[in-house]
Amino acid sequence: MKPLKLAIQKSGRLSDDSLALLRACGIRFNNGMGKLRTEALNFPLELFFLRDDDIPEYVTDGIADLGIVGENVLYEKAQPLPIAAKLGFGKCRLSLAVPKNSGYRQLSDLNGQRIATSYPRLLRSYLDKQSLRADIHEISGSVEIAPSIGLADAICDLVSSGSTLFTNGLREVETVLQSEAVLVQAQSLSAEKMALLNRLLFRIQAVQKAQQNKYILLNAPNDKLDKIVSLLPGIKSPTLLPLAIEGWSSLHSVIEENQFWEVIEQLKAAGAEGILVLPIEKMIF
Ligand code: PRT
Ligand code: ZN
Repeated sequence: MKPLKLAIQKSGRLSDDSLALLRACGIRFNNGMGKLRTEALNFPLELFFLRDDDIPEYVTDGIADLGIVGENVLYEKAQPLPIAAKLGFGKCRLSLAVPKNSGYRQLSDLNGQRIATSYPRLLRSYLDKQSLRADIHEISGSVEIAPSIGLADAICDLVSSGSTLFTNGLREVETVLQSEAVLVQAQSLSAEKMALLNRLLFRIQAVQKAQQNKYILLNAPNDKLDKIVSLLPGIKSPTLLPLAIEGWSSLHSVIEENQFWEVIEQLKAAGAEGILVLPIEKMIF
């Protein structure tokens, strides 16, 4: 069977999370450190380690079947590749920023200004949509210093925590694009490779679901159970087991990470005791 060829970033912000995702999917491989490619030991998958900027092209050219890359790179390269899955890591935004003492008040203030960026295509299409004319200076790195050395009036760069902008005396004013890492696939894959991709996607979804949920165990008096169960949507319905103490039960269910604290407070108020919350490794429906 021909393996699926997956291109991931060799070394950079997406590398560790890309490898961790594959490991969480149960795919083992010899550490690819220093190598350009490696084969998985227990899944028909071959990994290519590349610069992130090259990944969309490798997939378009069919050298790789799949790639993990930031949406920012994908859209800047304008390679029309289908997204097989959003991966939830590498989150950042492409933003416009101006010196913090600038008189900027609204987007139209950028008319006729010089904007430094490594994302000229994304910036151009954003400005065009707003019918703005600005002078785009493409630079490949250290965009954040452009205003202080007099190269530009504003910048358009990736931001995550905002600390780079802050330390360079810049103020974020508009978001051009929200981005995260995505799994892209080649336009046409053989039936055999599609079947492998579907197996991989099934595993990715199980990992993502597990990351979004927690397993919860709690004890409660039987007369409070109805109220407590109504607070826990769970998978289908929660598991109830009698405790050794008369009139009490242990309840097991699944709770979404993003509503976790709110629901815990409500459970306590409704009479739940001894609440345990555990991470889930995989979730399969
Ligand atoms: O060598 P190679 O070309 O493969 O790597 P690279 O240096 O081009 O990319 P890398 O590893 O820096 O980033 C890879 C991908 O990570 C990007 O394409 C984004 O999709 C994603 N990502 C997520 C980020 C950031 N967050 C990020 N904060 N990429 C870059 N940054 C930079 C940003 O450019 C700025 O310099 O971090 C700085 C801002 O960070 P904060 O936290 O100070 O706001
Ligand atoms: Zn790069």
